[in-house]
Amino acid sequence: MRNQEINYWLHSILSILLGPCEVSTARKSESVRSFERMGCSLGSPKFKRFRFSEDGATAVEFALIAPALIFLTFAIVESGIAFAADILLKNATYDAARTGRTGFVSEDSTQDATVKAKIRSQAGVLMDVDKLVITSMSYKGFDVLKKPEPFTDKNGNGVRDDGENFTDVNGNGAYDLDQGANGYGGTAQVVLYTVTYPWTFHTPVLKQIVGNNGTVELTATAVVQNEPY
Ligand SMILES: [Ca+2]
Ligand SMILES: [Ca+2]
Repeated sequence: MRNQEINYWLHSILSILLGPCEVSTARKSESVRSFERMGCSLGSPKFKRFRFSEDGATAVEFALIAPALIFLTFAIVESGIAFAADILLKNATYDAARTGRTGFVSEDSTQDATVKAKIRSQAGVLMDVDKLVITSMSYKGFDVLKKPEPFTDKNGNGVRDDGENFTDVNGNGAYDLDQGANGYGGTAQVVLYTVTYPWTFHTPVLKQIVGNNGTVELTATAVVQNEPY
């Protein structure tokens, strides 16, 4: 390509970038004249308005941050639902404990079924009731709540060793570090209700923060003393 043609090409490119130009009448090849006409066209005031317009800047910026905004919105909404589920589970457990302390039993049912049905009916609004784990342990008083069964510490090491006598408070034939007995206890006994639920987050960012594949254990407890029923 001759130097003259190279100059025309450069001139046309600069016309596109910097503004309008004129189509030279000088002798040159048809390809150069064609490109020069295009350059002048693109350098027209109409195209300049397009080149320097900022009308689409907001849309481009939004497209860049939209994914982060969407994830953040999902994370906030999902956290709110989990928080609501936690409160719901605590309220359900407390209501069930209040029912349990009266000894109330639904018609053609048992106390165990009555208490669990109470929890499931409330928690089921946000949770899969099949995943609820409901336990209750009874104690003779508040002072022995979750305390180990008493034993005779013959060697004085502070722990119960094999062969050392103990009082089988819960009557299961074994020594336990928690002397509570499964069930709902009897009159005036203290009962600890515990309900857990594996809550799973689905928003990717939250799953990473929470760990354990996005699953956390929601736990609700309630302690009541049975009425004389
Ligand atoms: Ca000992
Ligand atoms: Ca025992």
